[in-house]
Amino acid sequence: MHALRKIPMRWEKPTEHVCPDQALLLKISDQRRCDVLMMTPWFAPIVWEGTYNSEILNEQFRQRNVTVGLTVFAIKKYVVFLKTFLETAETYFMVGHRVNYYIFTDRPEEVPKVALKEGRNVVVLQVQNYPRWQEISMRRMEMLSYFSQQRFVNEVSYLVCVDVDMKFNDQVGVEILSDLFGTLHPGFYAAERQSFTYERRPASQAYVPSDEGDFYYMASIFGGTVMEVYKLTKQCHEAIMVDKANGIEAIWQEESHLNKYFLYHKPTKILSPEYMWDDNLGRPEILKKRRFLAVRKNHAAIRNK
Ligand code: 5GW
Ligand code: MN
Repeated sequence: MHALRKIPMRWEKPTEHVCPDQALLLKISDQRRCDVLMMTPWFAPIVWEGTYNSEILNEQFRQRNVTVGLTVFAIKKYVVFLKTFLETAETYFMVGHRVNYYIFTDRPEEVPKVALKEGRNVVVLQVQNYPRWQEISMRRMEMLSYFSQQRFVNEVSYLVCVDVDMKFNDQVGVEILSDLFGTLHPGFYAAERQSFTYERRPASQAYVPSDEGDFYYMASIFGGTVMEVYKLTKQCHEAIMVDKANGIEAIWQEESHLNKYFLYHKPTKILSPEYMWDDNLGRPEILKKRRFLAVRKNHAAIRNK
C-alpha cells in the first residue's frame, strides 16, 4: 500500500487545544482562525480569509516578478460566459501582478474583447470540440498537459485552471499560489469521508477505497507551478484513457481522477470554499468572503448546442 494513502480517519480538532485569548494571540499573529481547519496533517495551509497577510505575500511575489496563467475552456455555447469571467477577473484576479489568460475555444471569433490592465494579456488557443459533454470536460486534462509542455512553461510560473461558468466576486490573489493546490468542494468541506463522492468501482483508475481520502476536491479550480500542473494533467489524462480502453468512465469524470491524484500527491496548499462557492449553498458564518462564484446557467439552453 502506498504510504500517502495511510491517512487515518478524518481528523477532528483536538479538544485539548483551545485557542488562546485574543490578547496573547495578537502577539503571535493576527492572521489566525479558530473556527476552521487552517492546516492539513502534512502541513499544507488551507487558505481562508483571516489566515494570511496579502501585503507581505504581494511583496514576495512582486519581488519575483511572477506571471500567472489563468486557463479556461469555452467550448461551443460556453463562450457566453467569457465576458463576465474576464471582466470580473480584471477587477479581482491577481491584482498588481502579471497575468496571461489562456482561453481554449473552438469559436475564437466569439471571444469578447475586454479592456485589460497593464501586464495582462489574452491568448486564444483554438481547440477541437467533442460531441459528448463528458468528453469536453475530461479532455481539458489532455489539452492542459500538452500546452503546459509546449507553451506555458516558457511564459508563466504558475497556472490556475478553472471553469468558465464562474465570476470573480472578491480578491483572488497570490495567497493561492503554491507548487500544487486544490480546492475544497463547497458541498463537502464539512462532510464526513464516507459521503465523499469518490469513484468507488475498483475497475476505474480513479478508484478510492472507502477508508481512504483526505478531502473531496472540486475540479473547477486547481493549479500550481507549470511543472506540477503538467504532471497532474498528464497523469489524469492517461488514467482517463485507460478507463476509456476498459469501457468505464469515472462517476464525476476528471474530478474523480483529480481526487485520486491528490490522494497520492498531496497538495502543498488547499483553497477553502471561498474560492469556489455557489450561492445555492447559502451563506454560512465561516464564509467571510465569496471570491469565486458559480454563475447560474440554464442547462437546457447552454449545453450540447
Ligand atoms: C458541460 C456539461 C454539459 C454540456 C456542456 C458542457 C461544456 C463544458 C461545454 O459545452 N463547453 C465547455 O467549455 N465546458 C467547459 O467545461 C467549461 O469550461 C465548463 O466550465 C467546464 C465544466 O463544465 P460545467 O461548468 O458545465 O460543469 P459543472 O460541474 O460546473 O456544472
Ligand atoms: Mn462549472
